[in-house]
Amino acid sequence: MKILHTADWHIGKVLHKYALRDELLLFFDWLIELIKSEQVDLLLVSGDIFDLANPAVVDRQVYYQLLSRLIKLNVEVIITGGNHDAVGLLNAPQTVLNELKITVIGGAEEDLNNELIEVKNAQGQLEVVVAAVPFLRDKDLRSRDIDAQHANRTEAIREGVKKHYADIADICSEKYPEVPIIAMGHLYAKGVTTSDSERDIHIGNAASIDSSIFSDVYDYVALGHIHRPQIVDKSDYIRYSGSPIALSFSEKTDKKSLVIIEVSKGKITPPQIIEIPKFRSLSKFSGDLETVKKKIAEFKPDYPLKSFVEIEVTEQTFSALTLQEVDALVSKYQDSEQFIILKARTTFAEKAENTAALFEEGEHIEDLQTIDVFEKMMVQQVIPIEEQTILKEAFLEIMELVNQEAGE
Ligand SMILES: [Mn+2]
Repeated sequence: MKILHTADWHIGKVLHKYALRDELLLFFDWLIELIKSEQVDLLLVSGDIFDLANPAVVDRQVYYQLLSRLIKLNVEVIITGGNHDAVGLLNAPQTVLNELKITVIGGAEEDLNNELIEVKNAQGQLEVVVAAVPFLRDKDLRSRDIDAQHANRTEAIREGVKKHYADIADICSEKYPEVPIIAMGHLYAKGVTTSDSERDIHIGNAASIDSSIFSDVYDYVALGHIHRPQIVDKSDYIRYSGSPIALSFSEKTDKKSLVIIEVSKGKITPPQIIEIPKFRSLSKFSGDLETVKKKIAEFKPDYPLKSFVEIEVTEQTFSALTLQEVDALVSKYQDSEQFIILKARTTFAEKAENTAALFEEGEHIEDLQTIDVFEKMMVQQVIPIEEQTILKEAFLEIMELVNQEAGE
């Protein structure tokens, strides 16, 4: 039985007002062909199906159109919710999808047995059991027991996640002692390499999860949330598949991939990494105006989709003329066949004195993370450093509640 592990599709993702939809559609075409050619039996998607809790109609269509293509291939599908997904939205079509060999676990289940999916082969024999653990929200993790034992919230979250996986492992070793077990997860593991496009989970990522929580009962752990493909804690069998497309400029040189594993004679074979073709390039050019102009003029990308470019111009002294020239540069390539300048930022090394401005030259609020804006406000209001730490923690906690509410 062949199993394919992917995650973090982020359908509906927009980068500086440009939808990353076309590359995702090309990825889905490629995925369908791969499932056919590799004869994949089971597809696992470990969370962050959508980028937003309330995706646009067109993005919901993209999702359902893909599901209908998967149904025609007769591949079994298991989808779990991520921190970006709304539990209710994913779960709504559950009963219909179940009839079509698609299991969706949008949020943590009260009865852990409901997170266990038995996957049978064509002969009807049980080949593998999947512990389809979605992103665990604060409210799923906080039991009175755990809260009473841990004064520290970070510890309480860690313990909650650990308990969830340990309890499922216990059920598995009792119910399925001879069957390979795959665990899914959408979490922030300790020691991973992040990019700019993951949103914080659990108090600003302070509650990172140690991979030792994954009991030996789990033969493979299919993770989502981190967008760079990577193994966790040097284990070949605990992996982030990564996102199939670059979701931020920080991923511009990343090679995107997914993972294929096989269940053979009751064992999981070593994971095979399949590189995903790049459909669009993201590029960043920086330097003084002349350098950037030159780099842009020489830039000849060759991908199926128009490349996205970010430019960062740095000049010594402020000049309105520089700003005008940067604007002109952006408009010049507006209709280029090969690329479009998505974002241009201009900074001047010598700043005017006594600027109490909240933002730097060329810096825009929409490019900043919420926490960055909060930090800027604290600096501007001259809040003492020791108070800043406490305020920041409180703010992150509020943000997390807001994000989770949005994901309900
Ligand atoms: Mn994600």
